[in-house]
Amino acid sequence: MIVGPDDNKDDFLVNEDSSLNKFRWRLFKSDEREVATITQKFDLSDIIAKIICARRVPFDNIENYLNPQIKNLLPSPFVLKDMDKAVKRIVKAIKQNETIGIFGDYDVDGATASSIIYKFLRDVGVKNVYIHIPDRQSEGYGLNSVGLKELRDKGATLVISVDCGITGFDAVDMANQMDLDIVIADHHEAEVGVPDAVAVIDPKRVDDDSGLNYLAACGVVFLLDVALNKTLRDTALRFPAIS
Ligand SMILES: [Mn+2]
Repeated sequence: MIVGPDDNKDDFLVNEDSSLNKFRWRLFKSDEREVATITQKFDLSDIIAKIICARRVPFDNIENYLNPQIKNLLPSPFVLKDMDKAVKRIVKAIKQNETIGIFGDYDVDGATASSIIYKFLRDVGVKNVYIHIPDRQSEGYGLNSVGLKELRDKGATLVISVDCGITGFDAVDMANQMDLDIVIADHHEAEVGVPDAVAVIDPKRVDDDSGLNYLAACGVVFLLDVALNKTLRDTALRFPAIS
């Protein structure tokens, strides 16, 4: 926005005297009629209406711009490769009261991602959910057979691997041998192939074209929650007896 003292000194807070760097600010010349319309329609002050004009916010989008809603800004979770498969398997586990394991990571992203999916599962009524965070010293990073076995021993038939798993080829093979299904929700660099899991969500998969490569694991897992929530809600509407 270009603001200046010359034309609107009276009704504007910023002028050359108050500018820290002594810049000369000049007010963007906006269409007075447009400003008046915005002022009235959205009950805004003159200066806010002028800023909206200067930012060239389309008229139809002003309401959204003033009151942004996450649902209007969030991409569809299903643009992520394998999101549909992950949701299908997790919904089945929820409905059949399976015990679910979460295999996380010891850093902030891994711990956050673990808690995001854990809380969601608990909130939709899953009674038995266990989190395994590998020990940085003794286990190191990534899916490992000891942790998976521990979750299996607690009764888990499904493990959601968050913030790790994309390169856990051997661990997933081992899980398959003990009839433990794995859903991976990761964000790390992927190789050309992916582990033989039920679903492998990772925006960095070479065959994922969601464009969401910037997401940390907690973002990927948040989208998984959104997809699960939507699917569970839609199912409940269709089969009210189950809800
Ligand atoms: Mn991590």
